[in-house]
Amino acid sequence: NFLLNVLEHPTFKAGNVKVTFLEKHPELFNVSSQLDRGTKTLSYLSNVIVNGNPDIKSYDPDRKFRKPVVPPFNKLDKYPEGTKDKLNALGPDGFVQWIKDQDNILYTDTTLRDAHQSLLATRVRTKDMLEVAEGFAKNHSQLFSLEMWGGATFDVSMRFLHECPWQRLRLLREAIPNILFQMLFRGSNAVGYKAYPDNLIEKFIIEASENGIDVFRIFDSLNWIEGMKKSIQVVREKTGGIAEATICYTGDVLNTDPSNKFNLQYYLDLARQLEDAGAHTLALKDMAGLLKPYAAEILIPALKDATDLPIHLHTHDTSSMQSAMLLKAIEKDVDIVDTCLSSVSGLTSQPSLNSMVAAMQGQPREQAFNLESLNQYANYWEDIREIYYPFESGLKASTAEVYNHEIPGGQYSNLRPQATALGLEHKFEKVKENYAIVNKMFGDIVKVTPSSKVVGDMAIFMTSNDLTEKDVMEQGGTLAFPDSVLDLFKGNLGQAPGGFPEELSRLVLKNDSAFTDRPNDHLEPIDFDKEFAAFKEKFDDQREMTDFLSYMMYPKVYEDFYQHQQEYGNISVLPTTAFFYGLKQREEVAVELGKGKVIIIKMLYCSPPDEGGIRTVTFNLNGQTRSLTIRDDS
Ligand code: 3PY
Ligand code: ZN
Repeated sequence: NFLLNVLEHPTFKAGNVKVTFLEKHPELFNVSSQLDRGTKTLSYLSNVIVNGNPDIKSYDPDRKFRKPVVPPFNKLDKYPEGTKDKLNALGPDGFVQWIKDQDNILYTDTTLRDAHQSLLATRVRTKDMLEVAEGFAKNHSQLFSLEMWGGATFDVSMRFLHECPWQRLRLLREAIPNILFQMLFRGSNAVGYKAYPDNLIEKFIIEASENGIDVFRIFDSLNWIEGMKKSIQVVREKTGGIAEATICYTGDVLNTDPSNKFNLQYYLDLARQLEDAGAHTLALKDMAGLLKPYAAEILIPALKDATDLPIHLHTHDTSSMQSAMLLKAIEKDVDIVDTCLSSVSGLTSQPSLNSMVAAMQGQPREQAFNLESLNQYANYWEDIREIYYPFESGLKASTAEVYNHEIPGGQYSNLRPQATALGLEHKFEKVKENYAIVNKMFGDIVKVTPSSKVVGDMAIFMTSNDLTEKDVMEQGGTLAFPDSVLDLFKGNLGQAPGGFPEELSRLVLKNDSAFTDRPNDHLEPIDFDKEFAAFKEKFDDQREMTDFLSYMMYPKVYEDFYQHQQEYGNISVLPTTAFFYGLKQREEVAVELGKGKVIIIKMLYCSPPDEGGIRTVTFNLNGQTRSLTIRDDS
């Protein structure tokens, strides 16, 4: 194996072998890299069989899963022309005009990103997406876009799924060449939770574009325009993509109380500023599902009057009112709406694409789809969803409480586990109540990642310490507030409309002071040449710029992900049942390690632990018996 590693090494293959070659590549001596890929896969599986996947807190070992059926399609069929081809042909400005010229409603499908972020804590794996990618693209090329990247998918794919997010993007792009790919981009926070240097933001956007992203939905977690300008400008000037600038919707635009700062004027001013900043399209991002049907009826036409931008509407169906809202918006000429396949729709996710398509049949703005086929894809995802059941949020029915607590759909499925992990499960009602209280204490702010996380952290902090608002205001000078709260008040997430309340600011910051300019302006630019070289030195010289960007966003997560890959290989190719639950006795799986390299693994036996707590797991790998010993940590 060592010899093979050397022979297959790109530098060796390229004939550039000098005397120092072996000195420079100590990884070739690394015992783990000498294990063949099949053994690494067995090693992963035996760990899961003996000790479980650490991401699965509890599960029923007798639970049976149906085999998901991939809807049929013809491999030899050409991909029908879709929006990606249109963008390529027309360029961004021509494409924006094309959107405006459409009478029919356009749909984005969020199944591959927000839907599972909001229902299954972002756990859906690339493999399950790839199974249906080509067929879906061939059957449903009239979609406006597929939202499939950004938001939490970047972090979670590495941290919990041990997958490379860039690889997901590249593989899906290959399988879906005809429909626009859309990502959610947190402006100056990129795909992370803090501000990054401007040149890192720029590099990230350029690489994302080169690897397959077309539509960049750029938002700021406080609706602060300064946090979005740089990203809008980079998309416009350095890529051929669409800069979709975003208004995050909060509160209730119908509330006529003079104290309501999120009133119609506020939204219209913001829309005009985003248009001036260079937006191609405008997203109205209703991340908690607060936009009521009769509010949409007013806000959508007002936004269309205020700017010349196509409007792309995003919502979450926590209240179960949001397909009614979308219909109102469609009647008022919204251009594009976000929906997802029915089996992953509803509640904290988006409204159902299938049902919306059915409801629009025969109506003036109908966008015709093959509904039978859409339903088959929904059935596929229904069966896939079952496999991810430990990550379900537990919300069984809609709630009108959302108008009070305003928790974003994407956060809801995380907040309960976060509370549970701190022993606050029985106090979840209180956490939600405190979430609303904290929002008011912070001056009524937009709540979306990362500002929503700060509000959540503070709500949990108050709940776990039994603090009321009055307690915080009285004892604040001696309280150690969560770091994220300090960051917010310090100005690290940008500025809130109307500023943060002074008294609480003083208590949080103590003797420190806040700044009011862009947090990114305080950060040293990255020296890419130097730091990329150091990165390759630290890991290995086959690392690419996209790996470096992952590392810059999440250094620790990337490092763990890298180590995991060294130890277990690329486990994104494992079937999801095996990935989460291991293999049962006599269970057999086919694993495609690389193009055409398929191994067949059958689990034969797992021994009881010996006195030292060691178990032996025996497999049949491509007809040969292989045994691995694993310490039982239970
Ligand atoms: C994210 O940034 O992850 C979101 O989904 C915000 O809605
Ligand atoms: Zn969303």
